Amino acid sequence: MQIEVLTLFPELVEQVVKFGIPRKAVEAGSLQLTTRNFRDYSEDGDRRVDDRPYGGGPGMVMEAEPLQRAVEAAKQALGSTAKVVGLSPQGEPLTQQWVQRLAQEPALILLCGRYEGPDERAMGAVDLELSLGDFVLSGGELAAMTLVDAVARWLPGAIGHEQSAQNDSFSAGLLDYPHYTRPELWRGVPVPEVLLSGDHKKVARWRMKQALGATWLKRPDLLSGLKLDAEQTGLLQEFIAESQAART
Ligand code: 9D3
Repeated sequence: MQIEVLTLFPELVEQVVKFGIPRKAVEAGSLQLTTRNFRDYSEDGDRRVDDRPYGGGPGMVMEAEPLQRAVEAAKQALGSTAKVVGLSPQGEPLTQQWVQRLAQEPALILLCGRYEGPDERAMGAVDLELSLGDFVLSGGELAAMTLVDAVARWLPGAIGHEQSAQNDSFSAGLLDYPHYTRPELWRGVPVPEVLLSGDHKKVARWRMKQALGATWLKRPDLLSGLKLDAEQTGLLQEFIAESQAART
């Protein structure tokens, strides 16, 4: 998959493929990341791309023309069918469902805003707006890097431990179960016995129960969106009963 990020800070965005899974995806040839600087499409000599807002008020607005020209150049490079995704506080919340949908696209153009955001008239070039959530960033770059990282995990050759992506989907919609490694006894705290039993079915059941329990405790909103099967319902009932027994 080809991703081109349009930004005022290309060097910041390029860091995302220097480490970890996104780097592996690039090395495997399944991800190509390029950047394009809006300033290269400025209309005046001093590379300015912002101006004061009509109607007054604080801050600056990104001019429509450099933005539109940068998108057009990106489409020349990636093909006219490339999906244009704007990162903005007005976007739909980014979810794993969006990540997996976007990972299937052959080409993405990611638009990063700075200042107060783009001139509204340039928004016609955008197919989809995504947000990381209801908090204020100083620009779209960290959101674009987040999206590149999340998408890279789903590209062929990216994940060292191949089970990880499968594991992610196995537990889709649930929080993770707790993890343990050596030593068996750490500062007087033992590893749960079941994990030493070698009984893979028992381990899987315990992990599912812990994942359901953690989700029930910390993110009940996630549980209400899921359809648990009969075994999961039983495991969660056990977890709840045990946590209530432990409180008395
Ligand atoms: C403080 C300025 N705000 C006035 C009410 C508006 C505003 C403009 C530009 C707020 C943030 C930004 C820059 N943010 C992004 O480009 C951004 C973002 C975010 O701020 N939060 C969550 N997800 C994203 S994706 C892009």
